[in-house]
Amino acid sequence: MAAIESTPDFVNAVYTRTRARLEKVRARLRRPLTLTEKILFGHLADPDRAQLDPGKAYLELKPDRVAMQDATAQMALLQFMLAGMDRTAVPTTVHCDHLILARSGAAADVARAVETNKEVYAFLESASARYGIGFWKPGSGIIHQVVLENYAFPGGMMIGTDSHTPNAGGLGMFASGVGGADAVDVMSGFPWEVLQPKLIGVELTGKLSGWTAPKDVILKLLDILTVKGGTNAVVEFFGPGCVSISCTGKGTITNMGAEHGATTSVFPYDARMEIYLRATRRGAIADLAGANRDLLAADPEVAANPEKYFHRVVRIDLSALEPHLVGPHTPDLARPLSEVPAAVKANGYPAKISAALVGSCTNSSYEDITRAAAVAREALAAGAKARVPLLITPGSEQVYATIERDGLLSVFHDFGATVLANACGPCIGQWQRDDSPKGTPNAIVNSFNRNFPARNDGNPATLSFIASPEVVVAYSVAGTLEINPVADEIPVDGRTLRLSPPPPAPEVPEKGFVFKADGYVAPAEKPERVTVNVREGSDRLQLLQPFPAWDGKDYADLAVVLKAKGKCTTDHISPAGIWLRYRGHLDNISNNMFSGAVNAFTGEAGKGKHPVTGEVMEFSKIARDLKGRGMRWVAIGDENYGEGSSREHAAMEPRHLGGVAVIARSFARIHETNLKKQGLLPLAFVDPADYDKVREGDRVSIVGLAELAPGQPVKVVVRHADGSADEIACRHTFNADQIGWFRAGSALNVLRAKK
Ligand code: MIC
Ligand code: SF4
Repeated sequence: MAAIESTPDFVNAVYTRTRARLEKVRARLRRPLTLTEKILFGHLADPDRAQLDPGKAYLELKPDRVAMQDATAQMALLQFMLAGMDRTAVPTTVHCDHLILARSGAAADVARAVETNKEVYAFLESASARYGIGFWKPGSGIIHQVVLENYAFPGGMMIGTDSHTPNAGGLGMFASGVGGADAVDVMSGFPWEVLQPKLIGVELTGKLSGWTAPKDVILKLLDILTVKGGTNAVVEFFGPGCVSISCTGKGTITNMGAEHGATTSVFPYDARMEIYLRATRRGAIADLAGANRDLLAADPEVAANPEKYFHRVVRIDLSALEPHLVGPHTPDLARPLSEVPAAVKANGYPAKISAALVGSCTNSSYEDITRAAAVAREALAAGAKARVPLLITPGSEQVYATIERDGLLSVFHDFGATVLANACGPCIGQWQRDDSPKGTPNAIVNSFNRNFPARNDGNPATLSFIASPEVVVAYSVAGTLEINPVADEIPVDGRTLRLSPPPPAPEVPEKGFVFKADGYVAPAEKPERVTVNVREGSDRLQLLQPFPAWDGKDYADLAVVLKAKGKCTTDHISPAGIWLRYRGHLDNISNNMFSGAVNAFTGEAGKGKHPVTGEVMEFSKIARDLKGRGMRWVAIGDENYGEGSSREHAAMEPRHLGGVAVIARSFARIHETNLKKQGLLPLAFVDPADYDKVREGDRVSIVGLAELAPGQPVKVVVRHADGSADEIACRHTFNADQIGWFRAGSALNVLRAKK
């Protein structure tokens, strides 16, 4: 059985295969290649014949690894079980990080989680043992930090059932977030299929200094690209500024590339990555990477003439970059800190900060925590403490043990902060917040990556603002958004304090990391002896049944369950927080369907008018009732429908409750694929203005489905209550294979038939 670790032999074999495949592709293309192309084409299943056409062709790729976190792994493994495979075809790991509720601090919270999630952890652990998967127990760390510390390597390719998988781009890996069904394909030995991305080149010049952090690079980029600007593109960094950013700092930047929707983001291999590899006991991989540098950076012609090789080029001068704060409610509403006080006044945001939070997979490295602690230390020396509750989540056991040894935990303690478990915690709504009742408007600042309404504390009235860890700590001293905490005087007990910028932190600890991997469990030696338990009648886990195949008929007179207005992210479609409990139980989790979606007809979230009875009720109840009546239905979406997470529950729930199509102005990449994989039709209005033609009570027919063909529009007829009708043209992105998924009822059904 292959090792779970990215051993030097494994990495060497990847480089050898990459080289051989690239030779074939170079012979076909006869032009210089970007780094993205090298990794992509170096992982093609069939480099001789693959059709190459950015934005149009679907590539069949052979990723080197798969990673899954506990909230998505449940559904992925349930599908893998349905696929009937014996073991995973590539090294795969499962990480327990999403299900730990933050309440009183690390030890107590983990102990409680182990108790409350016993059944789910036992399922994940036994399925991992059974199918040859490495298992990381609760408390061992956040998936992306653990992957960066242990498994990521330059020039490799991985997919992960979490949208922030691109974090590994900080170590030069092509790492992409996918739904569980994509992971099942790769774990079953089939290629990963993805639309060939367009290329966005981001040239970094200058050098970060003062309060400006890697976080500000990505916040600035979000400002430029917006939340949909990276869709179906890869962001490739280049230029002399790259090497001024540490490996984990690069991870922050590629991680949050999920927020502009990119397939992934990558940095070329450099000295900072080497430092990190060596510090994490992977000197042999650094040697290999050093010997294969040509595979790990773009050809020199690219930097000399970027406009010729990238579809779009963005330039950021790190020396001129200011620290930023983004939000509320969307990660692309960016402002330099200096402009925040005026924006707070102009928009009537609550100025008082109610909580400050440092951590999440984006910003929980040793360097991040050290910079944050430096600000706390300075404030302490001046007699100040955090004025608001400050919560810190270290990214992994390794980071935790190291900051403990280096005395940083005690700094936070003296400063008045609470250190939480090495887990997602409040970033995904696992935050038992007793200080701010639902509905109370309040502002929080954090170093996370997403700030959609209700995400952190379940309260849609909470305004969440995002900044770097050091800026978040500075805000915790100020306690208000009305001053610029890194430039203005902060009043402290009748005196004032001006914080100085934290010194550049060592990216790896001077005394080396404290290695701890107590939380790792290797797969069973005798997997055939392991039984995977799913208890009959469990409310948390439910074995899946294959979805029925398409009946070959057009969809006629479909009810409209939802017409969503504005942002409809996966957090609006299937929120996390308390619902994380049901991630392994399709029927139960379906009760949250569309609960955050804003009804375009009323402006109210989560509820609509039943298309038959006229009763106003929760969307999920409407759908369930229609299903009971044997009626099928559609949902209508706005721009970038399904933005955010990789959670395929957001696609499986509508499918389970009788939905057949989502018609939107545009889709986010992962969600669009998830819909297709689960047998639904994601259709986009050819003319986005047609969105307005759908009225309350309409019936929708989707016509000519037997002729569904790549690149051909689909006819949709919208029949209004007054008897009139509109004919609307819609686009789809199915290729020939994917049409097979639709016909079979799901991609999984196709895979089951192939087996
Ligand atoms: C998130 O940040 O939204 C999550 C929770 O990590 C999700 C995965 C999930 O919903 O389980 C993601 O980003 O894919
Ligand atoms: Fe966890 Fe938050 Fe990262 Fe998602 S974004 S993986 S919830 S820490």
